[in-house]
Amino acid sequence: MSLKIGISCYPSVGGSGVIATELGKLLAERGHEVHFITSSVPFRLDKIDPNIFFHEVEVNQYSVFKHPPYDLSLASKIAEVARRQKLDILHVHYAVPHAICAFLAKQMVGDHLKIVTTLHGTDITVLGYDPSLSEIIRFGIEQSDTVTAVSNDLVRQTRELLDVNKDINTIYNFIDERVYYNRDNTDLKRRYHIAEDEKVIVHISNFRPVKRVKDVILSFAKINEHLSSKLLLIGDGPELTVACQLVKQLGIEERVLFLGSQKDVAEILSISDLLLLLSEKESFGLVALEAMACGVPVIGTNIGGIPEVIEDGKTGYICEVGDISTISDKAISLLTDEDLHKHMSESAQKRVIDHFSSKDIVDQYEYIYHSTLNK
Ligand code: GMT
Repeated sequence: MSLKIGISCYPSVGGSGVIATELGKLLAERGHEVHFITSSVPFRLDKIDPNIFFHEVEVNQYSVFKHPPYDLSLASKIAEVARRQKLDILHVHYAVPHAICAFLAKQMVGDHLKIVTTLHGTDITVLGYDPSLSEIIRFGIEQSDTVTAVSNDLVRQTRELLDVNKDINTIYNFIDERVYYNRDNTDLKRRYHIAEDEKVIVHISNFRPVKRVKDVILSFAKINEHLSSKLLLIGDGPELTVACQLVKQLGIEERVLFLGSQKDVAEILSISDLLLLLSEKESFGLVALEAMACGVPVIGTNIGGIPEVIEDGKTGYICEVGDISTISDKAISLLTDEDLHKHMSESAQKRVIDHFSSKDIVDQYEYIYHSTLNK
């Protein structure tokens, strides 16, 4: 049975927006009617599909308010769209404010509108520690008809931190296999002036302090002492200036390419030999999955959901946060052993197909929608 599904998420660059948008696109391909209710067009919403609709939440600045009332505008837009389009389900990404806005909309529209909330991490692992917000996060979770989280670790943390008494289903993130696959990209490597025998290490993030980009640079500097390599830094954010300064201080400017935000990440991953994801908080690490799908092994940290994505010693390595010396040693041994690298690259691609395929994950969300409607 095809459904009418409303989706609210943060539309800007970020894993949660990517997952919400890719999910919406795949649901539309399966015949569901998908209504994105967001403050701007989600950046991955790049295709025309008769089953996809976009409803813009207008956030106006009034002189009487110090801050524009985004939450209220969203709640009222959700209610309006839900009524007009007769939505069955509202799938919101992030407990605050989206689950709360969905709750308000449901109060306005009626109980038949069901709410599925997906927790992505920062809402719990950062905001959950804020006493001024923890109660409302708990409320948003408890008032949702169904709650999912992107890793088992996030389920555990949500329970521990917020003391919620509700079933939370783990539904892992996924990638679109038609976009993330390994292609021969020797020409691109040449165009970046990277020699054929140079190893390419890549890091992609929003350069927030939790991503520990300094650790990436310090690890790379050690790797580069042993083998000729280049570091590609993709993304933008608050730590970018610090990263530039550290690169200069270490005298490795020639070796590090700051590429800024990029759209075609799969193209760049296809010229990469290793991805470093050395965060201190990461509920899943979608970028690790994207890299693995392109045949790039990943070294990640032993936190959050990362060990659920990377299989230590098989599809990459898991190291302790800040352990630069082990991280660089593992990277050097992997990058200097061609057979091991080939084996890990193949295992990484296989792991994505076996555990994180878009088909399986979208099946799981569809199942959740139907069971929520039958509650
Ligand atoms: O990592 C971020 O800073 C962005 C954040 C987001 O809102 O997109 O990412 C969170 O959701 C992603 C998609 O589920 C996860 O892959 C990231 O691990 C998670 N980030 C954190 O937990 C820090």
